[in-house]
Amino acid sequence: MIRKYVFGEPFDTEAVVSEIPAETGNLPDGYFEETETEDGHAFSCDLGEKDRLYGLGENVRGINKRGWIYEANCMDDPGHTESKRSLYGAHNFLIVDGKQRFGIFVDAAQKVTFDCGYTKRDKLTVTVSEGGFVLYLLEAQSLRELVREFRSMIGRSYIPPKWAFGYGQSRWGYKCADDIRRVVKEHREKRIPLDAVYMDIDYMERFKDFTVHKERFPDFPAFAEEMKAQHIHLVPIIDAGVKIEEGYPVYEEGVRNGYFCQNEDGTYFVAGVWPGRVHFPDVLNPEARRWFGNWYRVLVEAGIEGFWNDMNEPAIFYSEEYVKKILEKHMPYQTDDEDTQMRKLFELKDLALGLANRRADYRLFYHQCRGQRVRHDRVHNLYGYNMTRAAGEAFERISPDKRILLFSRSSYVGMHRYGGIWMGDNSSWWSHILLNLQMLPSLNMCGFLYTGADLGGFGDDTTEDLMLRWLELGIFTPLMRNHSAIGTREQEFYRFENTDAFRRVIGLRYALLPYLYSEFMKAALTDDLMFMPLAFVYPEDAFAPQAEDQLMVGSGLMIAPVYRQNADGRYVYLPEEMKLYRMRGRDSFETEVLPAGHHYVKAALDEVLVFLRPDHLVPLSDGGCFTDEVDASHLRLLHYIKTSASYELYDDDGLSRDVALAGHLTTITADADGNIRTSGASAPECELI
Ligand code: MIG
Repeated sequence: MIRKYVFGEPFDTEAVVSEIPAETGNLPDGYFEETETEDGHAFSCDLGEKDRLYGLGENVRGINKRGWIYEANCMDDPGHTESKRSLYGAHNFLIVDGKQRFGIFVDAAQKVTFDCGYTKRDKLTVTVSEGGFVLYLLEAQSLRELVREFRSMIGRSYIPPKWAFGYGQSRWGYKCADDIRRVVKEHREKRIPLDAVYMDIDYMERFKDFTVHKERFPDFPAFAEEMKAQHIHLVPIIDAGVKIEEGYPVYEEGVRNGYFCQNEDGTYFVAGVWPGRVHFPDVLNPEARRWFGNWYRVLVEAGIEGFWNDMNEPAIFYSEEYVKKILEKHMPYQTDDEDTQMRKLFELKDLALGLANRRADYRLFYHQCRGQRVRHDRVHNLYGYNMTRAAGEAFERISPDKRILLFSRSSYVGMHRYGGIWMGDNSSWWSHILLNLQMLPSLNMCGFLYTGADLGGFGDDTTEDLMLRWLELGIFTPLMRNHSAIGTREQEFYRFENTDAFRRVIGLRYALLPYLYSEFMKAALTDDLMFMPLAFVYPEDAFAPQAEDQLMVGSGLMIAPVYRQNADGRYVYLPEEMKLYRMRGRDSFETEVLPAGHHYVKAALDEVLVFLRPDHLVPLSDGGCFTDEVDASHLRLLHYIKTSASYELYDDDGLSRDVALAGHLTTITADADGNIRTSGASAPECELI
């Protein structure tokens, strides 16, 4: 059951696609107490001692969000520490699970605070800052149903091309065609699978969107062709800010047509980002959004099939207006008095440190939307969403038959229909493997299925063991990309001593591709989760909610990656008897049946722990060096059969936009005597292993 309550005059975020009539009365009794506070409209409810809170998408800390205060306030902040209240996205869906079970979606474009038992342990308080909003209240029979209910009202999740489930190598620092050629050559020579190489900002001409540096990529379409011949897809980055430069057509068209965000006086707002002085395309204005989206065509026509959208919180290194103001006021050398100079110098130092991503800067510029002028801070959380929507909508026109890979850094619920997200600038820390794991189900709840973290860590220097352990989680995430920051230790797999271990573990991903693609597609097409907390699958199990470092992946698997340095294994909780496949690769593993309960399970550095539920099958292909090579017509089945087990395999051409379960499912059944039967869309040759 879904109920909708409208407060004030909300800005329509277009997050919700289904028609839900608004209730006329107040919030039902027994849910929330409403108050007006200095920070905005607040509503709170009591939490029982054991109530758990789930959701909120991309955020720090555990799967159960209780005990901390979170903010929906998209920020470019590379410090993903526990102390943070928000990261790049705003995903305002939260579930209360306990004496009562219900979900809320706070559909608000502005800042929202979720005090999840932080101020008072037994109170959940949601505060929406100035402006209208819509509150949806959801109820369902189970946690999983609750998610399905929410997902059905926000529309189907984005589906990328199948090749985007392959491995992608990225690094901020690849500068030219030869850098990329070298990366590809090393992977191919060492037989490390690879499907994509990402192009970070240096491919552009002076960081200008939709340009390619002429000396670094002398014949770009030919280069894209050359890569495609090797089954490599190039994925360039696009930044939000458009460089101010006479003669640059994106800039000139935008200025001519009024497509950039404006200051109060109607002049265009100027921010400083990578290209220097930029304007922000007003992607909330449908006409400007269409125009900006059309620019992606330039690269699509050059042979590009995937993009990542960055800096779209939008990130601001400084706003010109503010810099001018502080320089005028605090310039130390405009006075001869030494004490004053000194004081001004210190003031300037502090001001300089606070230049980037200032809240006050977000109050300086305006959007033009549906005949209204809206100040940015009131719709701040919608910017990255709409930049990515610009691209996603354009791709439906530019590439009507073929899916295009698209993911974004900043997002809001609703954007999940147009693209995925990556988890932003994490660090090469062991704790960030766990953070990666914990964000997966929370993001799935909010509609984001195509996601993954920078494997190995973006900031700081990685180590070989961290890289390998992280990959052991990464092989299960739809987006599987190794990315790192300029200046940090290089972390392509071939840089490490034990290349063989990397080859085997990543080989396992390619073997698992039929399973992972099936589970992804079924989740997308039925509004389900691909990654589930144990508590969602074993609601009666009292310990399951405690197991926050394990996940169910699709119908049959549980994963429990090692995320501590020098560990030779880890404690694993089994809510039921399961069969452990301890895998060193596609062909090298041993199995063991473990009873329900707690176990210390050994896992050497190159071993992946895969747990199978009773009466389940998981198909493995023979793998490949790129996704096109993966053949789903011969499948080896991981199995744990007590009476009989079956699996629903989904497959399609991996490219067409026209997707449906009908006509694409194959049922594979195996009984305890080892008889296997298949029926449906395909007839794969299957064997139990
Ligand atoms: O200010 O393009 O999150 O993945 O490598 C940093 C350079 C800008 C931030 C992205 C990161 C990317 C980097 N970008």
